[in-house]
Amino acid sequence: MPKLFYTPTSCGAASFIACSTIGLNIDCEQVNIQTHKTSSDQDYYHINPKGNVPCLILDDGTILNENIAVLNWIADQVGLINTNKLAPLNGTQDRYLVQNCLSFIASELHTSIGGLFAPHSEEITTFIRNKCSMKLTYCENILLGGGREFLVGEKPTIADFYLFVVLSWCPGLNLPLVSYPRCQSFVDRISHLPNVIEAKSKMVGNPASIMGPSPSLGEKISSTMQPTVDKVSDAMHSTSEYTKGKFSDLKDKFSGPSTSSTGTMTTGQPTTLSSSTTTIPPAPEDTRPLNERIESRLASAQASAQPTLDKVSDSMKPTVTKVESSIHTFADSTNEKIEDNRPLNERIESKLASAQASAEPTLIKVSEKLKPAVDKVETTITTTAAAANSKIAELQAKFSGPSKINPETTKPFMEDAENKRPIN
Ligand SMILES: N[C@@H](CCC(=O)N[C@@H](CS)C(=O)NCC(=O)O)C(=O)O
Repeated sequence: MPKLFYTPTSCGAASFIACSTIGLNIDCEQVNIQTHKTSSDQDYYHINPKGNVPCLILDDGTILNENIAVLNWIADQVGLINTNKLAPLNGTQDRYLVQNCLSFIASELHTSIGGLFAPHSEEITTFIRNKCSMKLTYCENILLGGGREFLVGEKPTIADFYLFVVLSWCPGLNLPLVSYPRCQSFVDRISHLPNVIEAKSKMVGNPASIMGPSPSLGEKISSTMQPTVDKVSDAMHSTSEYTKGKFSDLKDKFSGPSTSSTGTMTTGQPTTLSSSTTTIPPAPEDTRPLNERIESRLASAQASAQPTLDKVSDSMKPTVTKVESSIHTFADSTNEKIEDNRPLNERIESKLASAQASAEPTLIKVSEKLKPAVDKVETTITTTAAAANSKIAELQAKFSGPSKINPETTKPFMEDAENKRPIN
């Protein structure tokens, strides 16, 4: 089966729209035109030595990798499939007009507007912008002049799909179409055609063939939201693991015998107070009180950090739960709708496709809305981790190294012990 290589926003999308419009079920695969890798991670230059999209590989291995050739090939398959024409018949005057438009779009409009995707000096950018203005003015006044809805005839053709894609790049390249109202309303008109809405929605799912199964809206929402949910839960998990690890390191460090070098105060070994053999009872000099003190300081540091960690985790819970439940609700309701409507006719299918397309901006909005919350949580987590670290460092500094116990403070006890010494 022939295979189309394309991307959903580049000129290659016009070929996908054309195939989808006539129900031409060829294989297809998306390409990253920055890395030149296909979505199945193949080196795209091995498939298309020119590295561009669109590229159509025919059954005998022939490569078509120019928009005009690919679009014409697709249009000419139409007679074999159904009567939804993508171009007037070959040999008619209208067909030559379609070719005329295609050539203008490819060699003049696409190359001018496409030039703005690359960084240039101010001088060159100004030159390209002036060129774009001239080409857009020609589109506005001549190609779309005279109240024309489509470039040639009364129906959209392959030339309309190509023009639509190229004009759609303008706002993102700081070439607002407000100065070209016919171009703007042309983009609006084409983008609302049910076949275009359907094709765009299919491209989101990166299907393996043009007419292959498209993912449900629920699946699309899940795949859009999943990275955010994963990111939040990973950040929470690793912070909690890191803090736990630090506390347990410190506990291990201080719960064994002390390494302080002040002899009897920390080792618990008998101290000889005089030349006599009297042994001081170890209780006051025992390591236990010191360890207990350390343990209790550690426990209180842990306890004081815990509410903050809990707070972070609690404040995230509603967001995560809300996102998860809306993903499920959307998934359930959309799957039901799609299942219910599947046996129904084309009209219902196109309505569903337009519902899917109109939900997409909301999805993007939801994900943008969530971003500050996610960023906030990440900052809180970082601050908490930093605070915990500084507490830990403080404790380490306090309790490592030579004992800070002042021998003066033990003097009364020593004297007391001396007094109680049996008299020989
Ligand atoms: N001469 C080709 C140019 C197609 C073209 O510029 N495609 C762009 C996307 S809109 C592309 O694939 N650029 C990436 C590359 O060439 O590596 C045609 O008219 O079809």
